[in-house]
Amino acid sequence: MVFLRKKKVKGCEYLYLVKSMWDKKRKTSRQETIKYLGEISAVTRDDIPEEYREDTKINSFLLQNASKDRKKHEQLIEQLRNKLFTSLTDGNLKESMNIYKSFVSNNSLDKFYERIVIPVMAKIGHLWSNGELSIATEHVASNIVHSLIKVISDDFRKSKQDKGVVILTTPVGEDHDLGCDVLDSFLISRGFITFNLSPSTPSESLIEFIKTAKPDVLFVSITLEDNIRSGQRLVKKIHDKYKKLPIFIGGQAFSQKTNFRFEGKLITDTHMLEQMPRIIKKK
Ligand code: B12
Repeated sequence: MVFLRKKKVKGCEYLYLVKSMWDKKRKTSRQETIKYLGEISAVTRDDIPEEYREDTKINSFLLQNASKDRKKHEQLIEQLRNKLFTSLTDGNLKESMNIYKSFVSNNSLDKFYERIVIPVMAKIGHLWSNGELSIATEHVASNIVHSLIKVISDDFRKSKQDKGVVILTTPVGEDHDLGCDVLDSFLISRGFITFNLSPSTPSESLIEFIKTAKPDVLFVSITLEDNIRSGQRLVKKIHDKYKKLPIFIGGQAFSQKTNFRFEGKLITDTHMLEQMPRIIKKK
């Protein structure tokens, strides 16, 4: 059974998604936090992992708590998205950094990526595919996002923690590498050592690299459905060589269909950054 739990810290209420399980040995129920959801006024349905989103209890809790504060928060999010859209398409890295700084002064990094950056990139892609934004502007925006993520990551890289080693890549043919950049950046912020080999790493090079880097996990990001086969081949080759290495596969390629077989674990929830350290730990 899952439920939402409130915790009050210094006058602010925070929300956690919690699972209650029966501990046979101790003959009592045990509770495990599935995900920290953030400040209560800012939590939306999108923050709930996909598998629990239809839970009636959770939905009614969110409805009951749909306060004025949340509406205000949503308006603010919309404003920041518009600002970031303008700064990216204008090629303005400094302003993009300012938006990042103002957002994370009250929010977490995963929320910045999931609630601001990714929706803005989706809007850019949508306008571009409708012919309302030139390919040149789309390229400018992707390059500025790339630089923004790099600055953020470099800042976190300074802290020398070692929660595990992660390699990230995309299969041959896949040029979309901002997904890996975001995952990379978030994992660095949580104390992981990462090697971002994206985009398009040939399997032979990856096999060689794994030998020296000795990762705890491998992440494969796929954006285009056309690249799923190439991804399956890559994962098979790595798995054949390193049977014990956990491989996670995800990305936009799985937003419509999810029934693909991989010799690794396919993760299709798109709002999952916060859960990643836990997923890696569980392996
Ligand atoms: C930027 C961009 C580009 C840039 C890429 C630059 C770069 N360095 O990455 C460039 C200009 C190169 C490009 C090229 C193309 N693109 Co493009 N592109 C985009 C755009 C606008 C943004 C993508 C992005 O970076 N999003 C932000 C990242 C951070 O989000 P994300 O990848 O989803 O990653 C998150 C999650 O998915 C998840 N995740 C990702 N990987 C993994 C892995 C694991 C293990 C896990 C657990 C989670 C996970 O975590 C991430 C963080 O939360 C999208 C629009 C959109 N809807 O997103 C189109 C889009 C993806 N592109 C599209 C197309 C068609 C193309 C081209 C074919 C265009 C062309 N005719 O040349 C080429 C293909 C190039 C190739 N061979 O790969 C289409 C795809 C349509 C489809 N469904 O097939 C889109 C959707 C645009 C559209 N609306 O039509 N593109």
